[in-house]
Amino acid sequence: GANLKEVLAKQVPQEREKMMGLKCLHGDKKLGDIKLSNVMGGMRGLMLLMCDTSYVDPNKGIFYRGMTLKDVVKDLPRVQEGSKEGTPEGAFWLLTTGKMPNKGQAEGLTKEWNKRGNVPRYCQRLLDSMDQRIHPMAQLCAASSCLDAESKFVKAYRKGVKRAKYWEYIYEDAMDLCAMMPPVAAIIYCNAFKDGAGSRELNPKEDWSGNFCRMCGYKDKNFIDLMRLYFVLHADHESGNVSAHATQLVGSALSSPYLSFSAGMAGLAGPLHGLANQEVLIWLQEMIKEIGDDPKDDEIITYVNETLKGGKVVPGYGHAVLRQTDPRFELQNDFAMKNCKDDKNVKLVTRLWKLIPEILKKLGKVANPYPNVDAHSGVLLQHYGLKEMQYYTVLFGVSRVLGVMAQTIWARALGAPIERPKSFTSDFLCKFLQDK
Ligand code: FCX
Repeated sequence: GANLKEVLAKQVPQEREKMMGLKCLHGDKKLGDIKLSNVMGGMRGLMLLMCDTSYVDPNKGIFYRGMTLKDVVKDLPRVQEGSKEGTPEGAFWLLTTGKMPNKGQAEGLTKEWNKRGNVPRYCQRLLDSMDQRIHPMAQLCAASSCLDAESKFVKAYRKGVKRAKYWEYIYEDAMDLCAMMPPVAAIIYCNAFKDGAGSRELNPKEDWSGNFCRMCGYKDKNFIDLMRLYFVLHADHESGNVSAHATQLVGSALSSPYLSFSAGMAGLAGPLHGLANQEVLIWLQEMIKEIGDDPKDDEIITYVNETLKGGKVVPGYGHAVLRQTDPRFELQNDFAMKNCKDDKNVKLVTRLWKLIPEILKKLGKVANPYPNVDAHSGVLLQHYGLKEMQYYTVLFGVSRVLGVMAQTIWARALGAPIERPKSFTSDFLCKFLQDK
C-alpha cells in the first residue's frame, strides 16, 4: 500500500497480540538487579525501556529497525530528481513500519507532508513576536507547544474516543507536526538571521529537506543533500536519550504529541545533549583563534589538555552508550570526503579524530574516548554557509521529530501506560541497604 496509515492499521493488531503474548509468557521474569549505583548514576546500564524503532549497539552504533545506518543511507529511495541522498521522509516510513519504503511510498509521504505542513497564523505570530534574546531552541519549544491547539487527539479525547483508537489521532498529530517542522524551523531561522525575510510557503514539487533549505534561503543542491543526510542520521537513537525519553514520558500522560515533542526539545537544548554541536564549533573556533587553523599536533594536544584542566569536557567526544566512533560521525565524514575534503575545518576535524581519543584514554575515566555525532556536523554546515551556530540544535530537533513521533505512534498504539517510577528518600535507602 502507498498509504502509511493503512500499512500501520494492519500492523497494530499483530503487534498488540505480540506484546500480550510477551507479557503472558515472560511477564514475571527478571531482567536484572538494580544497584544503588545505577539509581545514583542516571539509571545507566539497566534494561528499563522497550523501543522497536531503533537500537544502539555499543560498538556498531545505531540500528534503525535492525538496519545499520550505513545500510539505511545506502538503501533509502532517492526521490528528488538529481539528489544523491535518500529522504528523511523515507526514514520515517522505515522507523514507523519497520520496512524500507519503495520509491512510491517515500514519495507519497513527501506529498502528504507538503499538504499538511502549513503553519497556522497564530504560531507564525508567536514566532514573529519573539525577542531575539530567546534562544532558537526555546523558540522551537514555544512553537511546538502552541501547536497543541491543532491537536486532533485532544479533540477526539474530549469526545470520549475509545482507547484502542487513540493511536489513529496521535498518528494524525504526529504527521502534521512532522510536516510543519521545516517551515517552523525556517521561520525561526529567518527571524533570527534574515530579518524575517523568506518564503513561508511549501513548494509541492520539493521534498521536506528541499523546502526547508529554500525557505531558509539556501539553493545549493549539495547542501540540500547534506541536509537530507543530516536529517536521516539524527532522527532516532533509542528511547532512553534525554530528548526521546522526555517525549515518551510526557506522552505517557496522554499530553498531545505537540506538547510531548516540546518537552523533548527542551531536553535536546542542553549542552550535554543536542547543544553539543554548537559547543563543538565554539570550542573549535576558540582553538583556531589561539593556535591557528593549521596547528602542529603538539599544539592541539596542549590545547585539549587545557580544556580538560579547566574542568570542561571536550565537546563532541564521549557517549553514554556508544563505545566506538559514532557511525553518524563517520557517515558525515564520508560526505565531507566526497564533497569538501579540502576545507580547512574539515581537515582539522579529521586530525582531531586521531589525536583526542588518545588524550581522553589517558584520563582513565572516560568510557568512550571517540567522537560522537556532534563532532562533525558543525564544520559541514559552516562549509555551506550556514554559520549561525546558535541555530544548529534546531536542525537536530527537525530531524529528531521523526524518531520520537514514530515512537509516540507506537507507544499509543500499544497502550504504553503512564510512567511513574517510585522514588525513596536517601535516609530510607540508607536504612534499607544497611541490612543487606
Ligand atoms: N571530555 C572530558 N571528559 C569526559 C568526556 C569528554 N568528552 N566524556 C566523558 N568525560 C568524563 C565525564 O565527565 C566523567 O567525569 P567525572 O566522573 O569526573 O564526572 C567521566 O568521564 C565518565 O563519564 P562517561 O561515563 O564516560 O560519560 P557519561 O555517560 O557520564 O556522559 C556524555 C556522556 C556524552 C554526556 C559525555 O561523554 C560528555 O559530556 N561529552 C561531551 C558532550 C557531548 O559531546 N555531548 C553529545 C552526546 C551525544 F552525541 C548526544 O546525546 O547528543
